[in-house]
Amino acid sequence: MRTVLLTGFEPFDQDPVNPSWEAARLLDGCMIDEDVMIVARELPCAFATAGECLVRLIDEWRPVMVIATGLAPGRSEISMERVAININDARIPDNLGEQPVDTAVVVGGPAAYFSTLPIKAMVKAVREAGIAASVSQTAGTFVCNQVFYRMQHVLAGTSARSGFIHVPSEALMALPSLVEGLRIAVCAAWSTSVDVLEVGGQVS
Ligand code: PCA
Repeated sequence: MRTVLLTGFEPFDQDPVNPSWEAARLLDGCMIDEDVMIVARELPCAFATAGECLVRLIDEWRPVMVIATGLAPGRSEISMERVAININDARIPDNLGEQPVDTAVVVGGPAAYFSTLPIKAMVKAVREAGIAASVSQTAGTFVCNQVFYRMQHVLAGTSARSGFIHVPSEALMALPSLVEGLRIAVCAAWSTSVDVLEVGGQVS
């Protein structure tokens, strides 16, 4: 059995729940192909531990694909992140009270990594199911971007594709739609080897 590792985050910044984990955990064990199963796990929302936890999970499961998800409060669409940048700049403290400002995720690492997922095909598939989705040009500079960058860094040069999806709050997207949207995004990522050419950009 091959696995797709799907992660969500624990709650942060006084929110009682984090829909990224609420949705991901409902997809744990879901088959997306004959011998490909989703393994869902929760990550801590802390700079010191989130990346380590993800790297351990990758070592443990040797997944064929990794998709990390997190909450982007205020966004109303499921957003496929295009790029992870090598900077931590936390507007708020993380769950361990740490608030790094202008530090590197990986000292000496490249400025950025692109997602290796077919983000346009994923957006298209989710939209075709009537669920709001878009490409996002920034995953921010908090714990989600840090995990996204670490993941791209450890998987660079391997055959495992990986990327990050930000999800809306439950006030802006009901959980069943989010779960279905994520499931479709994972399936599209798995079944698409060459991304489609569709406009996903923004003017500033
Ligand atoms: N969202 C935060 C961190 C954890 C989460 O779910 C972020 O976007 O960085």
